[in-house]
Amino acid sequence: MSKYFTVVHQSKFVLLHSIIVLLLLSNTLLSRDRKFEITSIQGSPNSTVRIELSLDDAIGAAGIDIQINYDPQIVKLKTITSGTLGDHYDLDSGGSDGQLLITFTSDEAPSDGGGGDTDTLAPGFGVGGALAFLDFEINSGAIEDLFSSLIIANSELSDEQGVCLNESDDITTENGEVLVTDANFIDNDNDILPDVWEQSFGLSNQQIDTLLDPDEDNIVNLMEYALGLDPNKSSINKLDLPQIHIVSIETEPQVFKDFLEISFKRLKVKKRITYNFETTDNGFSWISGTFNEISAIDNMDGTGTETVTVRDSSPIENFSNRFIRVKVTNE
Ligand SMILES: [Ca+2]
Ligand SMILES: [Ca+2]
Ligand SMILES: [Ca+2]
Repeated sequence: MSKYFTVVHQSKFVLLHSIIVLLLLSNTLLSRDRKFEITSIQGSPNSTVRIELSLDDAIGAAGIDIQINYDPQIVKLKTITSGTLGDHYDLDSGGSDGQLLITFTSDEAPSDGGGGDTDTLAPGFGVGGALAFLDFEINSGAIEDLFSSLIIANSELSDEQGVCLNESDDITTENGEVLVTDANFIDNDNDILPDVWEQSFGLSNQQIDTLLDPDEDNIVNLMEYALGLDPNKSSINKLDLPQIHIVSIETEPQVFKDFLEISFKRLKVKKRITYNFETTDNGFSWISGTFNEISAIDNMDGTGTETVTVRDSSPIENFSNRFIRVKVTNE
């Protein structure tokens, strides 16, 4: 009796297991993970910036409704252009200031090659891509460092029969923003080096270059930028590098003492970087030093730099050895 019971129990277990597998399988077939994304960008007042709205998986979606909220105090929507994915749909838009409604509709939803209308998709399209490009003008009165979030407040997808896909699919969103920045300090790859500086030297404003050293002079790009150097021209001769000299100063009547001075090129207008000075008397234990700025002379050479001379606050005679250096720190 006991043995018989055990057999029944096992077969029930097998049956239950099969049902679970079947449920999981059907769930996988019906549900898709989809992500809407808005890019972020920086721009200066009065300029126009372009952001991209994308969907990474549009398979089976014949209708897409999106609501994007933005701050009309900061930006004004100018135009909406279809992207590669958006070209597959008819685009319609409306809404009011600060609230944009975009609708994409198509008779036939993109398919992933199951005999559907894949020919209308561009080569290399995959299953998703750019739905639209939104051109925003940054208002003339927008204040630096303020930003407008670009929030996907609502997104709805429907299939060819008009059935809403939001409940069956896992839909996520990544919002963007437009950050207001002085034109000279727009830094879209956020590597401290401004776009204008990177572009003028053929560096990328899409990837981090801060610590690269293309001219192999052991001076990384951040330092090249801070010292007004050319990142593609080796400073190995050291003529354009900070110079150290000794000056004799009358510290009290008829008493002259020697002081170290350091002269270097510094950006006249700086943002997100600071210049500090360090000293050591043994060549390796550097500490913050106290220096007096003696002069700052505009180089007037189009590099936006001034040549600065600072003087050590303690005379050389106080130390057995004295070394000073300029330290550039990014914030
Ligand atoms: Ca940059
Ligand atoms: Ca860069
Ligand atoms: Ca270098």
